[in-house]
Amino acid sequence: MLNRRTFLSKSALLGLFAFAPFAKSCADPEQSAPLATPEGPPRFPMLITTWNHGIPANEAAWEVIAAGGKAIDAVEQGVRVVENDPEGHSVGLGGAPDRDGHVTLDACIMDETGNCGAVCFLEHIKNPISVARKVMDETPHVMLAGEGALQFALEQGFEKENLLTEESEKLWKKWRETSDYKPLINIENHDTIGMLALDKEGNISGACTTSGLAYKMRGRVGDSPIIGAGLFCDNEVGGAVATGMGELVMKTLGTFLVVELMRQGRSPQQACEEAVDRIAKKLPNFDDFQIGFLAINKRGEHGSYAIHKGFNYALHDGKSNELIDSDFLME
Ligand code: SD4
Repeated sequence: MLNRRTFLSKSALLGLFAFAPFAKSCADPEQSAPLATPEGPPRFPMLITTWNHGIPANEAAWEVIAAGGKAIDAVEQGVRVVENDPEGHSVGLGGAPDRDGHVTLDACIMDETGNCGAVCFLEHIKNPISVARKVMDETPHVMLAGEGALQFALEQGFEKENLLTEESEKLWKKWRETSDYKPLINIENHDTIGMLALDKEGNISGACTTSGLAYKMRGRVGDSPIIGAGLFCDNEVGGAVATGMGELVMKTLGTFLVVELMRQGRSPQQACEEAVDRIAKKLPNFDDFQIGFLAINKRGEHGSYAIHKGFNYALHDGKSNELIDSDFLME
C-alpha cells in the first residue's frame, strides 16, 4: 500500500521549494560557501549512516571529526568498524558469501574535491574501504577489480585472510540445501554501510562498503562500489548513499540522481523521494525489493526514503547519535 501521508506532504513541499532561497543559491555554480537558511546557520559537523550499525560507525567517525579531522578520514575510520565486525553478515569480515562460498567485497569512497576510489569483487581483505582509499590516493585509476584489486592490496601491505566465518559458512550451507535465490526485503542482506560526513569546515565526503547480496552469482558486483550508484558527493551541493537491491540503483544511477535533484533545488528529503519514485515508475517488480537512499546537503540538512518500511539510519550531530526510521513508499 502506498504511503499516502508521504505523498501528500511531498506535494506540499514540492510546491514550496521553487521559492526557497536554497534553490536559487544551488543553481549558482560560483556558490561554494555554506548557505545561510531561514531556519538558522548551517548544521555541521554531522554524520549520517545507514542501518543500526551506523551507531558504532558514527562513534568512531566522530572521534576523527571532533579532533578537527577531515570528513574523508572520518568516513573511512567509521565504516571500518563495521567491516571488522565478524557478527555482521553484510559487510567485510563475516560477510555472506556468493553461491559458491566465496566472500567477495565491494566498496568506494569519495572526497570533497571529487576524488574517488573503489574496489569490487575483492576477496580476502577485510577492509575494502581502505583499499579503495589507496586506489584513490596512490593510483591514477578510480576502480580496481578482483585479482588486480587483491594484488594491489597486498602490495600496499594489507593482510590476506579468510573472511568466511564459521557462522556465515553455516548459514551458506543451510541455504545450499534449497539454493533458493530470493533476496528478502529488509531481512536477508540489506545492510550495506553507507556513511556521509560534513566536517568542521563544512566539507563533505562519503564511503560505502558491502559484501553485496548474499549467495549472489560468482562475479556479481552491485551498486555499492559504483560512484554515482551506491555513493555520490559534490561539495557544492551535498551527498547521497544507497542501500538495498543494487540492480535497481545501478539502473537509475540513484545517488547521482539524488545529488543532481538537490542541485536543482530539492531538499535532501524531496530528492530521496523523487529517486525512489523514479525507480517505482521505471522498473517492473520494484516492490519485491528494498532500496533506501540517504542524503545530506551542504547546510547539514538530511533526508531519507525507502521503497518499504524498515529502513533506518544513524544521525550524529555532536550532541547525540541516534537511530531514525526512514519514511517510505509502501507498507
Ligand atoms: C548490493 N546494494 O550489493 C548492495 C546490497 C545492500 O544493504 O545494499 N545491502 O546490491
